Amino acid sequence: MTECPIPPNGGQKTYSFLATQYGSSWYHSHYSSQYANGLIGSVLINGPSSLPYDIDLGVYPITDWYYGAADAILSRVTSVTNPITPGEPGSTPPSDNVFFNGTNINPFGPGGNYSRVTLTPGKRHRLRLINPSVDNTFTVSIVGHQMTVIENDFVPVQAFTADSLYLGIGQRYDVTIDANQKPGNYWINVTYSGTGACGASRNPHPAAILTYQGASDGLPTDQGKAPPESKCEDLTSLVPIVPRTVPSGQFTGAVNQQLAVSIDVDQAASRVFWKVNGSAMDVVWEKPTLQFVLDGNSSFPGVANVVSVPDSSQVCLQPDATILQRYREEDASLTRH
Ligand SMILES: [Cu+2]
Repeated sequence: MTECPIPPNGGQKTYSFLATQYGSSWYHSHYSSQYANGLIGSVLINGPSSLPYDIDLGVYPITDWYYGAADAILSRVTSVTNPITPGEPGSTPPSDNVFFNGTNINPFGPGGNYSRVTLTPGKRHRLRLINPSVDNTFTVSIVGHQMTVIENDFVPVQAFTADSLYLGIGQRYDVTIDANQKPGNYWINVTYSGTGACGASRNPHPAAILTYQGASDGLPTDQGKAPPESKCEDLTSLVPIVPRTVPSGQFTGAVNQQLAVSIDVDQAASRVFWKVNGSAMDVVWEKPTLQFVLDGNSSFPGVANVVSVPDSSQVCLQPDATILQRYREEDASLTRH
């Protein structure tokens, strides 16, 4: 959001970055609501795991999907006179469908296919759940199977088993699944909070199929039972395998500086503004923030929301060879797949 958009018709940009964390993630277009049109992708960075497993099934994005174009839907969401729900400016539509790894059946007629995740009997599999939705947060559960969480948002955690997991937008849970049940087909269910506060779908039963190698290609028969109400709440009980603390003794600058952040609902404009230092970030595409830096200009427009951090208040961990070596030793103490 601080640099020029990538132009259409063959424009490109290569991002180079040092992979200092590992696990599962995703990337998306940040041009207005464009990512809702599907301009997203998954990221997988290999590293040690807190639990051994046999097979990595890879990334598994589960996302809301809308049949209208994103900009057309957004113009309704931000419309005072023609909102999605009559009389409720700012209201959002339920998703038309939920895609599992990019696919699903059409819940309203013929067409489409269920996503199938294939297990090898007797083996332990790693599946990397990602919620890259625009507006839906939901609970994932698998009929007849527990999930063992081993990583959350790039942080390997002490393994724990769960019957269901609630995923906020952007969130990732890496889980292992043991293929220890009767070979066959099992529903992977997505369900929504009954509060209605964290999204909804017009697909009454968003689901994919967990299938055992060699099983029939029919549909599962057991619908399973609804998981507990999520109340749209994250887990707070996760414990990282390798705690990493910023060495606060290295700061020489003041550590008591305040940064004002707020969420303002502007009823008249039918919009929500996330404000930092009293202003919502509003980058001018023709002259984004990095252009000011390139021009050697150190004063920025207020809406660029630049927060300057003096050198004396910065701690740079990555290039420090001793810290990198410590990470390597800690990582080596984790189990390698
Ligand atoms: Cu983003």
